[in-house]
Amino acid sequence: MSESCQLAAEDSRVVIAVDLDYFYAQCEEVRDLSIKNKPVVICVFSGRSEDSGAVSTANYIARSLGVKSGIPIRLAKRILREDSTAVFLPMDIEYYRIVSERIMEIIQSKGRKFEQTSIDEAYLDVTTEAGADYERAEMVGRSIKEGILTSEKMACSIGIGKNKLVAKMAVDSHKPNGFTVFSPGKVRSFLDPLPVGKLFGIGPKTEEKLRAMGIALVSELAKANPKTLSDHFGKNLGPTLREIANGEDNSPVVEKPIEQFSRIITLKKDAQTFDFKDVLAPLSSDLSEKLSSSNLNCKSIGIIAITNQLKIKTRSRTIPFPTQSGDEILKIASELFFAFFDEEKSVDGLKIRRAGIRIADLSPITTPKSGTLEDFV
Ligand code: DGT
Ligand code: CA
Ligand code: CA
Repeated sequence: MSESCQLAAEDSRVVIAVDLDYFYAQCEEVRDLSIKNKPVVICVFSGRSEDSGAVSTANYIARSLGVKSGIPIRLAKRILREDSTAVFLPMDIEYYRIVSERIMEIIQSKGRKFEQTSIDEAYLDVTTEAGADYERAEMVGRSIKEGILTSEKMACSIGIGKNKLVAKMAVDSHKPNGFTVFSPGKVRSFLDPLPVGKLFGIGPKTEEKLRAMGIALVSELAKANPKTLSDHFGKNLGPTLREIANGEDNSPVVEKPIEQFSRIITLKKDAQTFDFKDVLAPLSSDLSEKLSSSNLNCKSIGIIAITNQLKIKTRSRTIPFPTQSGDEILKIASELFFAFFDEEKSVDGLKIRRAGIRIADLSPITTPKSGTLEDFV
């Protein structure tokens, strides 16, 4: 294929990048609306002493005061010492995973080619749905944003571009609650004036090396002599740097099958046990419908119990034959909860606040060959 054909093919793709805003902290805000207007800091306590550990993330109120990912919890407490409303919460990754799964289902439902790249990030290649029409791609982007807001009360940022790299740069350029479209004609004017260090994939060391070569801006890197770049950075990285500066990226949106689905419910009040059928039947039938609409079976059924101390306990079982049946999911989840309460009954004061079911080990349903028994006799 000639180079011009390749470029034309590259420009004809449309990719949407979704990144959830201050994700862990926003999950906590959604769980407890009363903290929404306060600084919220999510902490990974190391356990060595009361406040040792690092900040995982913080909401934008806390960020505006100087708190950011990775700093020591003690430093964050010092920064916010004057603010008596500041909230410090332990990271509750299981809960964020469940919220993430539901949001990923929404994004995936908006297009055929979906790739999740982290707990709060995904790409959707909408070339088939939108062609190279950016207005149609924008409509898909808006419907993702609205879907996540309506169902999960959560804000996200969206970026749209001709490939994953450009979509990622678009989404990163406006946060939180951003919606940024870099149509092919806009890429250059956005990239050119940036310092090279702003490019996705260029770290401080590479930036320093480029600066030493007299390349400070993206516009300069985009036109840099390919041989000089290869001499300094090698045959792989050299050309890649130039491609990044030109907003070129051929990596496809790789469809990965979703690995698990979970449904979770908060009990009316914290309880030592609960009526399994009442609580678990709606979750089981919801999961069964999800399997059916995705044309999948599951082979692993598990339970999630979140205690009043916010500890997360799980159990799971692999079944001999893959299933889609809500009744079977309900039966096994009930057995697992029964065994769970039996095992944990000696734990003093144990109460359950939220109960859930997770199904995993998913496989596509292969339709049996058409034909009736008569065909074989
Ligand atoms: P954003 O996207 O800038 O609005 O804010 P986040 O918090 O969503 O940041 P992002 O997308 O880089 O990371 C997603 C989640 O990953 C974030 O909510 C918490 C976690 N995370 C990010 N950086 C760190 C870190 O340095 N340490 C730990 N433990 N977790 C992190
Ligand atoms: Ca994020
Ligand atoms: Ca992210």
